[in-house]
Amino acid sequence: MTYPTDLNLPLFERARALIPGGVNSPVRAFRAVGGTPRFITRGQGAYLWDANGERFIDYIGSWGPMILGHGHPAVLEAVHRAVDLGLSFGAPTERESELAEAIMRHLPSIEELRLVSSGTEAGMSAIRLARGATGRSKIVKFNGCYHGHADALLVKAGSGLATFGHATSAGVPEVVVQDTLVLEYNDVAQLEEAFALHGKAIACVIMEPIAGNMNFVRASIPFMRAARELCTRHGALLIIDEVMTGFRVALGGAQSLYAQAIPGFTPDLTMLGKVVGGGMPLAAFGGRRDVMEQLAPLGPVYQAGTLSGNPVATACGLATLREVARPGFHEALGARTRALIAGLSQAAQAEGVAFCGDSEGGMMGYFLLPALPRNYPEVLRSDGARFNRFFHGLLDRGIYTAPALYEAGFVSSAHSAADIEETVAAAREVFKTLHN
Ligand code: KE4
Repeated sequence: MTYPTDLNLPLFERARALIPGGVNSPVRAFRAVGGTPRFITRGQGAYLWDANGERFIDYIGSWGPMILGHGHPAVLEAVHRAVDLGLSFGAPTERESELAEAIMRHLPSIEELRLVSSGTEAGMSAIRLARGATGRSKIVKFNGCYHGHADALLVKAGSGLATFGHATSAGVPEVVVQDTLVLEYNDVAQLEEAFALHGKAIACVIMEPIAGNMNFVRASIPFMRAARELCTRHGALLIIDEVMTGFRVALGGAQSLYAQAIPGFTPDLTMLGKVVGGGMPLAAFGGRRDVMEQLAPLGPVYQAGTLSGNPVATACGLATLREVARPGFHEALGARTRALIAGLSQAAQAEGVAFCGDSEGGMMGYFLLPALPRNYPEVLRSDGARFNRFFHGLLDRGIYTAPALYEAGFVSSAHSAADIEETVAAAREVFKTLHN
């Protein structure tokens, strides 16, 4: 719906005079899809309201954290209680251990962990730890995967396998990324060749187990198995970035799903974020005790943070994990998310629009393509203009989805069957406008 006096416009104008692009994180600016970002005034359950008072069914969920929907009573009560006791102490609190125990209860690969304030911090710290623990400098990441904006990870593929990456951002000196090798996701042969060429110099392989930064691309079982086996054989560490998938796709994260298919599969380090903080600034990285104990103050790898383990954020994360750990939570959430993808697929088919989607737990993705992409170049085959028309068609009908082709979507436990039906009905109307 468009309003004659769209109150988002003056808010955006004001913000753009104060904050680069008017936003505190680039994807929020709608640059990829065009139009004016909605300035959100409040969230409740599966819904957001913007400055015009318009209600949206929210499939971004703050880019993943809001798995319970907005304003879950148990979470708000825990946060209010914590706030009344103090906002930050810069000293250890019992609740940090409680949260660590709750995380380890569900991710047994984590023997020790450290809490930080963002997924970027988790990734930056995990890379430094891997390099410090192995005494090696080279790292392997994959085209299309995003692990936060630490310099060493803002890298695109080099011209050839043997050449190392080039920075994707200004301000990142080439010397910083010369040790970062960027390979194609799901390409086992490339990974094997990289280790054959550089095996003894590789500190770690870092990957998203389900790449939500390519919208939704799963690591194949052979690819994940090869990553694990090659790291083990060459003494490199396997870092699984579960910032998006942790507690979102399954209670044990994506790693628990791969462990079902690959006997004994376990990462050396795991990154967590988003859901683990329940919407507050909290993330974590953890894994093998012998590796984690290389961290200061025990070992030579420095890592720190004023607000790490913040008492309000840990209260929010703990209350969130308590709810997602309830029996049947992920089964019900997965069924609801699958119903959404199935409904969208049926609607697209009925209107003769190429569409495919996939989901795991409360994480989903879809493409205006005939078949699911297996890597970034295949994702790039998407027609961005048609995607943008689909995005705006949904937004005009009160459906709030990711304003970028390469972003995953999220369903919360607050989304009802009626919300899914309303979303599918809106999508069908938009598909009618997308005829090739
Ligand atoms: P943060 O620093 O944004 O907390 O986390 C970085 C990060 C690390 N790893 C994965 C797999 C991630 O998806 C992210 C952050 N995700 C983006 C959306 N794709 C956050 C949204 C934004 O950048 O505003």
